[in-house]
Amino acid sequence: MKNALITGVTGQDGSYLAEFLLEKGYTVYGLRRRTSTPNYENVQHIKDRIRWISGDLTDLASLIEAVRSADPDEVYNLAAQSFVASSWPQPLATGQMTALSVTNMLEAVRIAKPGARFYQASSSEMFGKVVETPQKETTPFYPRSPYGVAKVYGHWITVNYRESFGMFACSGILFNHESPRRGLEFVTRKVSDGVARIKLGLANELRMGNLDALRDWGFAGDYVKAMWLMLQQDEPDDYVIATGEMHSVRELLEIAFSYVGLDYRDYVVIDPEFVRPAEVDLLLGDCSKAKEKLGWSLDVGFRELVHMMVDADLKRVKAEQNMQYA
Ligand code: NDP
Ligand code: GDR
Repeated sequence: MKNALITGVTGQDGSYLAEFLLEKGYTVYGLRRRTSTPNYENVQHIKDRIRWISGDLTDLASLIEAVRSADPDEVYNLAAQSFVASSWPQPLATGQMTALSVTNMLEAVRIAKPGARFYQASSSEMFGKVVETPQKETTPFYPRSPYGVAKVYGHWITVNYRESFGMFACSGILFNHESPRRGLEFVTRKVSDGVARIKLGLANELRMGNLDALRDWGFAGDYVKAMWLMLQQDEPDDYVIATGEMHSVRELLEIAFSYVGLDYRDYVVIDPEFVRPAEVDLLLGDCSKAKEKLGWSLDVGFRELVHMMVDADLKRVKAEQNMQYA
C-alpha cells in the first residue's frame, strides 16, 4: 500500500484528493498549519482517516520533518495563498506561500525522500493575458496578478528540480475548478451562496465585479483524478487540465438565479470593490495531451456543476437557519 502526503488537505482540492486516495487504499498524511479556530469543514467526514502532521509551507524544517514522518510515495503540493484578489493587497505573503514555498516542499522531498513523486498545483492564471486561445502546455505565460506571477515561479522551479535532480516532479496546469467545498469568496461559490440567501429571504442583493470575465470552469472532483494520473505515468511531465468550454460570469449568474426561478438582473449590483487592478479576460484550456496520455475525462458539465452548488448552498443555509430558530 502506498503513502501519500497532501499539503492543503483542508482546502477544496485537498479534501477531494484525500477522499479519492483513501478510496484507492492509500495511507493519507495531511499537512495542517496551526489556526486559532479549527478548520475541518471540508474533511470532517474523513478526519479520522487522515494522519495529521503539523507544519507550515513557509517553515522548511517542519516540511522536512513532515516528509520524514510520512515517508511518502507521492507528495501532492496543493497548499498556497490561492485567492487571486488577495494577492494585490498581500503580494509578499503570496510570494512566500505560493512561490517560494514550492522550493521549500521540493527541498524537503529532495532531502528527506528524493524518490517520492511530486505534484505541483500550477494554474491557468499563469497564462493571464491572452497570447493564444485555447491555452495549452506550450502557450507562453503572461501572468496578470502577484498570484499568477508566484505560480509561474512554482511551475518553473518544479520543472527545474525535475531537470536538475532527476526528480519525478509534475506540474498540473489546472483551469478553474469548483464544488460545494469552494471557498466562499471565489465567484462560483459567492454566486451559489448569494442565490441561496436571496431565495431564502436572507439577502436582497449580490455585489459583484466584472461580469464579462470568461472562464473554463470544471468540477474539482474530476480534476483531482488528473493529479493522481500524472503521478502514475512512466515519465514525469506537465499537463493542462480543463473542460475546453468557456462561460462568462454573467452566464454563471443567469444559470444560478434562473435555477431557483429568479432573474439575476433584479439582484446583482456592480461594486468597484470587486473589480481587479488587472484582469484575466479569458481562459480556455486545450487538454488534448491529458486526454490522450493520461486517459483523463470529466463527468460533470458546467450547468450541472452550478446546479449542484446552488442545491448544496440552499441545503446548508436552510440548516443554518433552522439551527438559529431551534
Ligand atoms: P484552497 O484555498 O481551498 O486551499 C488552500 C490550502 O492551502 C488550505 O488547506 C490552506 O490551509 C493551505 N495553506 C495555505 N497557506 C498555508 C501555509 N502557509 N501552510 C500550510 N498550509 C497552507 O485552494 P484549492 O483547493 O482551490 O486549490 C489547491 C491548489 O491548487 C492551490 O495551490 C491553488 O492555488 C491551485 N489551483 C487551484 C485551482 C482551482 O480552480 N481551485 C486552479 C489552479 C490551481 P487552511 O485551511 O489552514 O487555510
Ligand atoms: P480566479 O477565480 O481569479 O479565476 O482564480 P475567482 O472565482 O476569484 O474569479 C473568477 C473571475 O470572476 C470575476 N469576478 C469575481 N470574482 C470574485 N471572486 N468575486 C466577485 O465578486 C467577482 N465578480 C467578478 C473575477 O474578476 C475573475 O475574472 C481561481 C483560483 O482558484 C486560483 O487559485 C486558480 O489558480 C485559478 O482559479 C485558476
